[in-house]
Amino acid sequence: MSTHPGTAAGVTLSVHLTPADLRSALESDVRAGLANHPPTLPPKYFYDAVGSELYEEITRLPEYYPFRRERQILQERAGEIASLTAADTLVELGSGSSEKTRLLLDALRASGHLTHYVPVDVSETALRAASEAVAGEYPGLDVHGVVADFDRHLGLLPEAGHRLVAFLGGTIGNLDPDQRHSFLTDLRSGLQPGEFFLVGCDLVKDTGRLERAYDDSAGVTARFNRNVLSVLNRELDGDIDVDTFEHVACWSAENEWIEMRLQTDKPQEWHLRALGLTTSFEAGDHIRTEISSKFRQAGMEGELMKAGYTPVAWWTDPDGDFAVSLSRAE
Ligand code: SAH
Ligand code: AVI
Repeated sequence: MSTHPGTAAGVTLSVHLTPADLRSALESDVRAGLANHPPTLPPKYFYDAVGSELYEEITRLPEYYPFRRERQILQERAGEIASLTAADTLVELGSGSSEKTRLLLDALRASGHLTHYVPVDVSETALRAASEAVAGEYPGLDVHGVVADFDRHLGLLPEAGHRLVAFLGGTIGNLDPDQRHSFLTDLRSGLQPGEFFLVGCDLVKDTGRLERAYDDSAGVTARFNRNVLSVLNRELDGDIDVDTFEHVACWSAENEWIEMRLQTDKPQEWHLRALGLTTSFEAGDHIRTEISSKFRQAGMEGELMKAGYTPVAWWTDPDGDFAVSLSRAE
């Protein structure tokens, strides 16, 4: 791990995941994922500089309601969150551009407690830009950016202060149920009793709206999805013909998640020379690139309780599309 002051006043950056670490994790994850039936790729590899920009574009699409709904809830509830938690330190997992976070930072600052902001993300470019922007907007706030993987590095988060850990955007839905349980228990074991966890959850709703949110008419989500193949080409010396893979988003009623896939309509073979790996596809085969689970209150609060948290509040937008859940570590 290296820690160094960033370029802007008030910013420190800790790097638990260097580009070399990320590359070696990519190698083992790709080997393991492509051996599955059907093959899978973990969603964390979407977010190189191009993918992080494409995600930002997704948040502005008319079909992609989660970002706006969660922002609406935070606009309404940030003051309550600040007074219920009295947190002086906001830790944010998968912080990306930290855009909605400003609502929490404003409310925590107004409550008079806020001293530290700790954004955590696997994407160093997004993290650096967001940390510097926040430090510029909040003079006196200590911004400690952490480049880390929340699947592996939760034990390395800074311990100081009375913390509120936020996990926004519905990113918890990109973990499958077993991964969620490990994530929640790992996070819980690093928290002190009385510290708080705030999580944004997209909710089960009409299938048509869900599928359109993940297959927009402008094709931005399709570009985001295919970008993971460009990452493999660049990082693993691949020869994947990216545009021959069709973007598919479908609802799994059994699992209550949206599944994003990349599907080929013809037989083909690709080579990842850095891994010495050849992968063959028949016409109609697909790779699963992401799940995005949709929740119900009882299910999410049950998972939180099982992992050692006590639910404190559950807020939704007026249409009941999205929820923000606050719980306390016991
Ligand atoms: N919280 C923001 C961004 C959500 S996009 C919002 O609500 O809009 C998901 C973010 O999580 C991206 O910035 C991505 O780089 C980050 N991310 C994905 N997997 C991660 C992992 N395993 N560890 C850390 N960050 C991760
Ligand atoms: C980051 N995560 C919550 C997004 C989601 O909705 O699952 C990623 C995304 N995938 C396609 N569009 C957006």
